[in-house]
Amino acid sequence: MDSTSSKRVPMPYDRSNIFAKIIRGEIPCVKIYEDEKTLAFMDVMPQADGHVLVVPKEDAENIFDLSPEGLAAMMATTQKVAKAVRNALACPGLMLVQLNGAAAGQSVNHIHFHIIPRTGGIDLKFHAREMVGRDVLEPIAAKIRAAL
Ligand code: DGP
Repeated sequence: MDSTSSKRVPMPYDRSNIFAKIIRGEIPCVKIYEDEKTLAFMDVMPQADGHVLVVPKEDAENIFDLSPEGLAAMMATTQKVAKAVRNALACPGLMLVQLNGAAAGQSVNHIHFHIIPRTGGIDLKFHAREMVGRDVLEPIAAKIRAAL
């Protein structure tokens, strides 16, 4: 392959990443929604109240490695959960973020969408910085689940 080609050889997927362990049920999460192809759960380092992550169950590190079917499933779940977040928390705005590669700020090597409620005048907290407990996340998650 010449250096100007847009083709890229995918990196082998590392099954020891934290989201792969959550998908396999090896470590806990505060779950919002699950189906055959996707899982949505609360971010433990929320940048705003109601910060949810959506992952496909397919082994894929980033947007370049995920199959079109996996992408479609992830987007459908992202829309479903985003509507529930909006309705549960009455947030006037909602941000979707998806990072690819360490240079873009990706810190967990399994593709995911961030769903982050936004309200004018309230700044985002730092990315992946401050961890909160299940006691903080669970009451918010219960509201979102009830709005699904
Ligand atoms: P990114 O930098 O886009 O790869 O985002 C990773 C996010 O995952 C970040 O917002 C923090 C969150 N996170 C890291 N470890 C865990 C974990 O063990 N459980 C949950 N629920 N979220 C995590």
